[in-house]
Amino acid sequence: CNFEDILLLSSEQNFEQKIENLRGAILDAAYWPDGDDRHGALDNIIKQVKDRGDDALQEFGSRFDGADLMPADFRVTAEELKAAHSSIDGDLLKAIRQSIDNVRKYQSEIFVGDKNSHPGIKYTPISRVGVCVPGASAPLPSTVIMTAVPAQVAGVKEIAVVSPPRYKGNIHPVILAACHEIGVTEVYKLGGAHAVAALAYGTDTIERVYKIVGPGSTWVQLAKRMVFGLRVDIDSIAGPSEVLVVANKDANPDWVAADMLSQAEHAPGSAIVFTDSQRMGHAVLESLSEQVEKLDRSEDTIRCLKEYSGVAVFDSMEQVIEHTNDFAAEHLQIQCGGKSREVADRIDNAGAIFIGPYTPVAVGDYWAGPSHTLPTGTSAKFFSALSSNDFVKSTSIIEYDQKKLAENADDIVRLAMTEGLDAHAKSVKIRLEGK
Ligand code: HSO
Ligand code: ZN
Repeated sequence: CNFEDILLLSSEQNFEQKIENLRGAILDAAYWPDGDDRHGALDNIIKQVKDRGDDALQEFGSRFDGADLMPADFRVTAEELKAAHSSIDGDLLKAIRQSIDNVRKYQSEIFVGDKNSHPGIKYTPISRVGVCVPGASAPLPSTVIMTAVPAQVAGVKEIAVVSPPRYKGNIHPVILAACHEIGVTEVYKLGGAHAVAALAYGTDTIERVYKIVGPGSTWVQLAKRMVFGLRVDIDSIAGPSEVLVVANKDANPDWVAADMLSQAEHAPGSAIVFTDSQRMGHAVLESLSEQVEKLDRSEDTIRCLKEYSGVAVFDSMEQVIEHTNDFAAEHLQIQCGGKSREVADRIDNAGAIFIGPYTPVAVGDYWAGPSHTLPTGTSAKFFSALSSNDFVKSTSIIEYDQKKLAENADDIVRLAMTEGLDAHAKSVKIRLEGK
């Protein structure tokens, strides 16, 4: 398999446009164009769940997940959770435990919601949160860890996990085992847009939540966007996974290629390299060809490399940095030898930055502590990595005494009268009359 086609050189015509197209390609594939019938279908799913509750869930579960479940069976039982936990390999369980510990430690250290930094603000955890865990293309137990543990660290009391029963009519046992290990007891065999609607509106079997987080298909993400607002908060709208590797001449091309492959295998996934070295660009492409054939998911990975990926050679590192900030990648890897940290310091827009040759994205996906739920599709310009701080809300606290109110009354009254709101003004004056 030859990947020369995905090489973009700054000397080429329309280089800038091609870079722009690279970013657009995967988004166009992931999100439906205006007027697409699926928008109507999504509206309908949400409306049906809102109006008909469990009946609609039952119907959609059977239609989309092939699961013929009665509402009483949506919830995974305590016995099922325990059995799944006992069934998994001991070494795997150890790895899951260590990953949970790492995430808990990092998320606690970065948590600001328990620091009484100012008497004028009080932080409280969101009381009830819903977590979407994908189960269709690949069961992702790591997603349970990367979403539920930050919520627990923040003090969220109730966490409801939804995941489609796509593994022999049930949720994959490793996902259930991870839930059990973390102490999540509320797990539902429901996925897709209908599960999001159930979390937002509640049914007889599922109590509504106040925030919905987690990755999933376009259906799940757009459903989150639709229910977001007065009833419920969401995290970012997670599109297909992407990596941008910034590499200079000091990078190891085989490692850069391996990093591209590990993202492309998410299928859909996008893997991009920005470099100032043409020789590095060619070496990475050559290595891709060699490595891709040996992968379990080589076919899908090749497709993602050809359709959504690219290796772009710029004239200078300055240009690389400028475009990297504009790209606002979900995962940004910096493999620039001794200059890696310096380059990282100049990046403002990225979901997560992986610095140096020994920090592949997999370290973040499974292990280091930051959540792997990250903003995609350039939304790192305004969205953040999911963290424990996303599961608290703040309340402003204001307290004046008589003296302070008297000192400030005239100005407050003046502002109120300017707005023509004399009841506001009187609510101040009534307290000071005769004083
Ligand atoms: N790279 C994905 C997360 C993931 N990778 C889960 C493996 N398992 C999105 O950040
Ligand atoms: Zn990954």
